[in-house]
Amino acid sequence: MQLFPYKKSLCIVITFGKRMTAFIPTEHQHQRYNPLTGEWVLVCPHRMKRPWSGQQELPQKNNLPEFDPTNPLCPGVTRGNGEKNPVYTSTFVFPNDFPALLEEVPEPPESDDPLFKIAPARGQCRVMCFHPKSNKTLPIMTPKEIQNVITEWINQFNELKTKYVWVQIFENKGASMGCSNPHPHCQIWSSSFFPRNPQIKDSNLRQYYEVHGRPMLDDYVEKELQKKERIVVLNPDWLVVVPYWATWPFETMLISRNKNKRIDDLTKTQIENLALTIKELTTKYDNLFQCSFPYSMGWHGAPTFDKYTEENTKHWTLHAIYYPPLLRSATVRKFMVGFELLCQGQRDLTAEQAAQRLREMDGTYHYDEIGSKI
Ligand code: H2U
Repeated sequence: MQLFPYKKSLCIVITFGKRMTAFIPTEHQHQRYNPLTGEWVLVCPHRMKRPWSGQQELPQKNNLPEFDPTNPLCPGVTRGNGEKNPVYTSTFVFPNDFPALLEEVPEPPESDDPLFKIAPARGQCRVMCFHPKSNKTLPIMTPKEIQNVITEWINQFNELKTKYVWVQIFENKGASMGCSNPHPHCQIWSSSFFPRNPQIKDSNLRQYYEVHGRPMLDDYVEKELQKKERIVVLNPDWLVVVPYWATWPFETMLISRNKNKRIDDLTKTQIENLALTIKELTTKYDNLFQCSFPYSMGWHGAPTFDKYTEENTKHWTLHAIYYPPLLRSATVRKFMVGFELLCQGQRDLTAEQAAQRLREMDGTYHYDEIGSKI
């Protein structure tokens, strides 16, 4: 029980004979609210002090050959379905030979039982190779090559948006994030249904807009620019921050500063600056633990149902989210198990500490290109 009112100058609160220091975010556990998901995350920075004798990952090294005649994603190689890839020289998109979603499938029978709900799901899955060479990754590709990737993302989005309510472009990088093939690539899944996470985000963004009259993430960008505590990369068109509410240790959000609603809105200059932003962020990521930094990333923008009405887009701001699993080093990852799985997300260092470490990393020279080794 507090006997005396909190005195800021002393930074000390006296409670029944106990002296309790004032709140220090890098020392004391607390919870932070994610307004996009409506979930709280537990922040426990003091947990970084604990010893680790658990699982060690194999550091992701980039010692692949440029071309592997047995890799079905390489130019000129025959894929799992017997089709031969063209000898592509830039990006290359093909329908996933093992798609999770198909366009033509029998619909399930309707059910009015609230405990056994079922719904139809249709869609298309595509694979997009970023580069003809297997030993390339985004941080070591040229800005022009990354621009080609972005332009192809836009082409794909433009085609699929006319048919599906949600087009999810995502990259799983590294075996520890479920990537099944080391050739640089991403996937594009488009669905007849609005998936859960973007649906929740859409609803929270809409509610914020109704109360404040502005898109939530436009306001968030303004506030992060003022606070300057979580910025990782900044240029006239894009801001990368470790979000205040980040759950994964080095999670980042790459947000449009131009009120873009979807990836198909981007101008030529915004694409050029996006390529530079992706290169800088992923170079910093690789330099952090001197490894090919694993992550799962993806783009979120306004959904594409009911065509492109103001009603469906006004509350949105285009952004990408990067979820990297590594915590302490190239070999020690964060596990979202136990409390995280059963109760709520928990992180071990503050968003500001993670942002500072990434900000201090070189974003221009890649460790592998200047000769340093793991
Ligand atoms: P991931 O690395 O994120 O798993 O993506 C690779 C995709 O490539 C995967 O979904 C597809 C897999 O189904 N693939 C083909 O479509 N054809 C092949 O011959 C090999 C892999």
